[in-house]
Amino acid sequence: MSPEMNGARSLLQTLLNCGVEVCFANPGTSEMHFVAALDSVSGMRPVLCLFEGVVTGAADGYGRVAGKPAVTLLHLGPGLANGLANLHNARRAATPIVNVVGDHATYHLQYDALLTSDIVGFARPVSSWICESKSAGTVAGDAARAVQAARAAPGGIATLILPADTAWNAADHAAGPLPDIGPAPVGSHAIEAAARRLANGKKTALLLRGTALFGAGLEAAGRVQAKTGVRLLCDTFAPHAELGAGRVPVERIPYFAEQIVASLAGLEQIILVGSKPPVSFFAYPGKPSWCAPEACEFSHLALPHEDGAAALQSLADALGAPSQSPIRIPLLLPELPAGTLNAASVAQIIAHLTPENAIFAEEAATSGLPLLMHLARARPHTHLPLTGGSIGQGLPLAVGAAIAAPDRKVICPHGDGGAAYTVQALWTMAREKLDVTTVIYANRSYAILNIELQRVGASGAGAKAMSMLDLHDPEMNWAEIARGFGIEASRATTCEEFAAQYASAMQQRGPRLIEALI
Ligand SMILES: Cc1ncc(C[n+]2csc(CCOP(=O)(O)OP(=O)(O)O)c2C)c(N)n1
Repeated sequence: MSPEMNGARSLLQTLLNCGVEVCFANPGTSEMHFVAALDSVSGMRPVLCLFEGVVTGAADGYGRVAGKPAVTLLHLGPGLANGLANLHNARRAATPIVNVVGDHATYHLQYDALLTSDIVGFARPVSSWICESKSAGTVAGDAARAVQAARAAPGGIATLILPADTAWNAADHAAGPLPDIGPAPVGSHAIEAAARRLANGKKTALLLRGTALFGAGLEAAGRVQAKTGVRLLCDTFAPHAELGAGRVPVERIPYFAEQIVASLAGLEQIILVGSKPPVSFFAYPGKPSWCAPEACEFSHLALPHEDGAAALQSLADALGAPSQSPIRIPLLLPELPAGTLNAASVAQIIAHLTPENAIFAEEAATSGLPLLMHLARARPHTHLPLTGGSIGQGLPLAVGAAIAAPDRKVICPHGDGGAAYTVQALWTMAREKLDVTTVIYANRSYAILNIELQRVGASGAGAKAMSMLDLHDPEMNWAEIARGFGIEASRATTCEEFAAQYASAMQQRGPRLIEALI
């Protein structure tokens, strides 16, 4: 027993013992003992973020790339509430995250001081596990359980509420890691059933998610495809996909309902691997929400908490599939375009110039489709999209991805509207010298909402309505904004300018921002 051990130090040491090494933080008075413990317990990398939406989005990016949780440090209920939107996105991505939310000392709560709030109430919708530590002596055990809960397959958000006195009071130990919960092995009956379905002559697709979309899982899916001709599909916003040349090709389900319906037409059965049936993002009057053919049968090879990658390998073996997937995406780089800059030419340049093994933290919104099209046959890369529809995720996601993978180039193609939600992430990129190249699509518009206005059939929209979707007055100067946060930045108005700026960003390390006027 160390005489200096207190709750905060036992918490920090326990997190480290459980493999949690990075803390994205925006602290306040109630978290000061945690902050102080960063110096007395060595090993934790603290990363200051200037808004809690950056804290939580960065933890998402880190978790998706590292495959293990970071810890967030948030200031009571309001701090957590500021971070909720990106925790919503992270929950949709099934990213492992441990939140530590400071609270008033237990005996202070009775006075209803100003920052007192219903922290559990804020945490509940996004958390798979919540615990309020009751005393400094239980903090270590609570922290070990939090990490276990966050890591439990397929990954979840564990929220640990830490009253200030449980941080400052004496504690006697740190705890060790608890066993992993899952992923659960898939039973042989499910593998045999999937093998039978693949042999029944019906038009079939495997809808892949989670570990089925990278590494050994994707490889096994390719083997199954080679043997049976099954279509391989993934969700429009699959949280983590390995794309580009040399990879097994997977068809991404499109965004709009009628496109989904067209892409799934004729399918008689869909076998889910860690995924759910595809539905429309929004409801539109007169358009379907359920997008699969009426008669299409759904079955599971693996549920989200099960080991989809191993199940695919067993399925491939059971089918006598070739030992390696013979179908691979060929390398096909687009030509470098000249002249006018638009979403398509930006995409061509990015696809042409991005080095192998880059990570795309992507929130390109309406500019995303051409980007994905051109990247499809570009050099192999990792794709991390916006998973829960709550915009303002891309920049924080890039922060977390860059910290998880410091040797890889991170590209953050972002709509200007979405980027304005969590712009403070630029400061953390500068402070931590992260190797992130941000491309802002400066279309001065909420362009997607112009499309949606038509699609939902909202009639009578005039000048006031259209002004709600327009970002021209005043124009955000992204190059100046980025410089103000300490980032080297430039502005491109032609393909030639953009290509030169992007090429130079690819050749150097460190944060860069390019404002692409499209
Ligand atoms: C938290 C949140 N608030 C509002 C919205 C509604 N919304 C969806 S897209 C969008 C605008 C996106 O603009 P931008 O990032 O510039 O991309 P563009 O549509 O212009 O391509 C908004 C406000 C949302 N999805 N999430």
